[in-house]
Amino acid sequence: MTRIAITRAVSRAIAACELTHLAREPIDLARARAQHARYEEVLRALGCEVRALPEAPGLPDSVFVEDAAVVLDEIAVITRPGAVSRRAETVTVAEALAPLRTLARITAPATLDGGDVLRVGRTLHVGRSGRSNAEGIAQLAACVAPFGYRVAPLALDGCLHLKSAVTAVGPHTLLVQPRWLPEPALDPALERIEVDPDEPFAANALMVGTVVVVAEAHPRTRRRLERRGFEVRAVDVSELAKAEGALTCCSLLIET
Ligand code: CIR
Repeated sequence: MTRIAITRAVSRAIAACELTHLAREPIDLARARAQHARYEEVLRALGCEVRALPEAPGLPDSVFVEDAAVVLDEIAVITRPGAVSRRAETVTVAEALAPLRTLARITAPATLDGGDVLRVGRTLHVGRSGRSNAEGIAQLAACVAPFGYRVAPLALDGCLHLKSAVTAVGPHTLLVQPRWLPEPALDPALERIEVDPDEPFAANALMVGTVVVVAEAHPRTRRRLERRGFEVRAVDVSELAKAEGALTCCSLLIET
């Protein structure tokens, strides 16, 4: 099995990124790029073949490739991002995915961001957020139904994407920020690890095989994961966090 990670260089325009829940702060481009390069190095060290798309100078949020597609074993669904400024990002992500998967597409008036889609087994949990609408969720469900995936929508409040509130850190384990997850949400049979209350943005962790990649800014949540037996790597993504991005947002992982 080869694990390919599609990434994209940080845009020189990142200072003009979309922001929903954060106040705008200056972003140090050189530092953001160095952190992103380190993120890619960690992916390589974990066995990924990193395919980095060239910088898109006119697309401020284009480093966050996760939002442009939902990649499953059988198909890749190219999204129609909820933010108008992000729609053009999908063109080059689709080109990169075309040799690897059959493509399907979300079309207007539907909107869907990949950050709202959390796969757990054959279930896709999808956040109805400011970015993903009911039509987007319905189109996704139609694309994946032939492959036996169930789509389970849930309304979100207080955070940008579903994966700001919850990510999978193992086949049966979720890392959750309970403040942003409606109760009851997701499968109660799944084991849950809550983020440390002092680290509200820590629920977005990236699972690469059996290793969990977390942000350096969240050492307490890291310790919670380690105490539960997870192998964890930490990466500094503080500049990307100012653009409201985290760990899963910066890659699309594809097994071939
Ligand atoms: C946005 O608001 O779209 C970007 N500034 C951040 C996107 C982060 N993506 C993600 O969490 N999947």
